[in-house]
Amino acid sequence: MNPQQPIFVTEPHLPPLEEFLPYLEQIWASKRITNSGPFHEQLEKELAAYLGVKHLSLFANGTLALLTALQALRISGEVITTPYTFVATAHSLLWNNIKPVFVDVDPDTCNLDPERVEEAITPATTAILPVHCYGIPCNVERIQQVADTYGLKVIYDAAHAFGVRQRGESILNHGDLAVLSFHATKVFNTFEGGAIVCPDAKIKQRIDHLKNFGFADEVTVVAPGINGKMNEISAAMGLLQLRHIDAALNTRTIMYQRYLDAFKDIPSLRLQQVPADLEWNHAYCPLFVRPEHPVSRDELYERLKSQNIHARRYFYPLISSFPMYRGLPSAAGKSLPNASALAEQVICLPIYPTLPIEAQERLIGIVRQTVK
Ligand code: T4K
Repeated sequence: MNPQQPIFVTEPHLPPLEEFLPYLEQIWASKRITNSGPFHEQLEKELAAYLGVKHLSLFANGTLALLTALQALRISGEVITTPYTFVATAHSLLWNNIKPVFVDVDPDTCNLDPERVEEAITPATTAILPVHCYGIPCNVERIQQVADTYGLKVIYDAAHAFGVRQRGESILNHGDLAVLSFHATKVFNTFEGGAIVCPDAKIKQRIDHLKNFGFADEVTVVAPGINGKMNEISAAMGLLQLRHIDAALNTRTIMYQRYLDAFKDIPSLRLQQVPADLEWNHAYCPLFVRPEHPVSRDELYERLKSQNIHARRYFYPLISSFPMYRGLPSAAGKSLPNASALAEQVICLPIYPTLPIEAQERLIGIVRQTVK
């Protein structure tokens, strides 16, 4: 492989173009391009079956799905969430006029620490919005226990958690709702896209109304809905992706194992360990550069960049440090020590099915050089 060619943190998974063309021909022939067309309906069914969930409503992107999930459950007041995630998680709260309350994360999983959640609950708290960061499951049992004790709803931002199973069951079945992203950079992409996973048909119907301006039928508007619909070209892409997803997930597993093997003798570098009961999707490859490592995270980031390898610091800076959040009491001072440490240490290494093995080995070599 040409070392001049840039390597990015990810590359969209694109099946062979000739396999996509028949879908396009069908769309052109039918002239049905959006508003719950046949591919949209088929993808909802096939995805629910593949993921092992009861119901699912497709969206134009994950952010609109998050916004709508909060509307569907009529969430208001304060919502407890994590600062260690992509900014869309917290933005979805502000767009709904909800106050985010940031709570620190568990340093091993990078996910909301349920023990700290309890301390942050006030009379204004209505829900918890945890994130399965990098696709690693939250402590779903404990979060549910806390939610049940205080009568709170739970909406999982499962943008990273496509296909993740724990003890044989989909992680998406936890909480009141779970939200997926099918963005270009995700394990499973529909160019742009997303979905809300929901446990019953009634709530799916409400979500379906909300994503279509609130229309219940041609003349009835039941809610101030939005336009969140997935179009037919994206839905067709999803159907085609499903034919390739198992192979893509297998390749990711092999690549992640290669990273694990390469750095296992360097205690100042940490990768996520995968428990035996977890079928992880290896959506990301976060490498944590501990303070005692001879080279800092930022120096490693720059060294890789100088070799045309564009790793990313997901998730740095913390959301709580952005101007629209930093005035919140929960964002203050040293209240988020674990999240702050992770944000300073993390670098996400490239991982995607078409990453050539030579590129991965070159990258491993550059990282290993930092201990010499
Ligand atoms: N919740 C969580 C926890 C999320 O992580 C996200 C999205 C959301 C909610 C919201 O879901 P969506 O509304 O996006 O469906 C990227 C993605 O844009 C974003 O979807 C994702 N999280 C976030 C973690 O990463 P950037 O700003 O890092 O993207 P960008 O454009 O720098 O892309 C990264 C690399 O990927 C590029 O350097 C090259 C490669 N790439 C990217 C695109 C878009 C391609 O090769 N082709 C492409 O088309 O945010």
